[in-house]
Amino acid sequence: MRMALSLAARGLGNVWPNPAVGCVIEQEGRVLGRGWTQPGGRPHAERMALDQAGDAARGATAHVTLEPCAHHGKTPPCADALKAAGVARVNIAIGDPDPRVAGRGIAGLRAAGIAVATGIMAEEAHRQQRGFLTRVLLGRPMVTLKLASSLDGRIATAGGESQWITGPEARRRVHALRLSHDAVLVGGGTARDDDPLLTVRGLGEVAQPVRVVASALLDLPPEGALAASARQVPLWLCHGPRADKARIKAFTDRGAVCVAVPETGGRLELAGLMRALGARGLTRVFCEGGGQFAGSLLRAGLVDELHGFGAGIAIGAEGRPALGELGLERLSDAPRFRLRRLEQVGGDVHATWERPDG
Ligand code: AOF
Ligand code: ZN
Repeated sequence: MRMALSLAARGLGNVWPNPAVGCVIEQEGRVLGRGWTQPGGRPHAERMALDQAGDAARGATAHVTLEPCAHHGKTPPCADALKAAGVARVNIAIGDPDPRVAGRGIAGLRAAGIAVATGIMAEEAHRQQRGFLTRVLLGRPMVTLKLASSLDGRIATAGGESQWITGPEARRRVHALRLSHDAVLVGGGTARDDDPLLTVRGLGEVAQPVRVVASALLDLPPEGALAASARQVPLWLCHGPRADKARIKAFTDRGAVCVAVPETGGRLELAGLMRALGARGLTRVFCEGGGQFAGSLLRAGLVDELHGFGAGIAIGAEGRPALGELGLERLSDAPRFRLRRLEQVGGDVHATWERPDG
């Protein structure tokens, strides 16, 4: 199962709306087939592993990170494929909550006389598939927030200088994190001030994540670099009901997709924004600021995982803070995360935090 989980990780960020699943066909410790969900979500992991194993799958054990599917989608059900291949045993990490599957995969295998065990490395699988699970169960993608800051939590000097706070190793790590997500999301302020490309760079030829900008008024220049690349890398602009129609058209003409999202109190309703992204199939969204937008996400309780990059530099109170106001009255109301991993990356610190109730 450990091997199946590490195969599954290859699919993270490039299989949405599907889950990234891994499958290993094994007999007496010999690996006969390895599979993982392929780019775009198909073929499924089991199909790939079974094709590799061929006739040797008869009597073998399949280790799968998610309950095999039971529905006739664009491909026949994996549970049927496992039966047809004659596997004797299927070890499953976690069940598939997709209503088309939801226990039917396991029941079908058992009805065919196959020995099924569940809950193997379930915690790891749950964490890995959090994006898919969140989309199916809550109707929104999993939200990861990145904060890269100085020792004193600043992301730029008062003048806005921010390029070299963390080092090249940390920046490379951020690009790898972008790549393991379906989309990269920033607030309108960042898109306007920095006109960032939001693409993955320095990691070879890769399938780029969707770029998403949240801007209530869509007050960004359609002539910028971001929009200029919309035909090469998908660009979704989430705007509110007051956004200028001509501006929407100018962006759409350049190849961007404009997504209408409800507003509350003159700002985009972030839960509604996330539901819109979930409805479009996104399972894992990586948010990269700015501070106002990151603060709003935290306030709305929408951050599932947080990556903090800390540099050994002090900027002072006049610098720009990593987070906007949270409007807290008591410390007990503060969003709190649980530390999952702590690493040194070049000269910086990379801390991975997760919400404690996840
Ligand atoms: C598996 N193995 O590798 C994956 C599964 O649109 P379809 O037909 O590809 O079906 C998508 C659904 O299949 C998805 O919602 C989830 O329930 C399951 N994904 N299942 O057995 C896989 N990716
Ligand atoms: Zn399947």
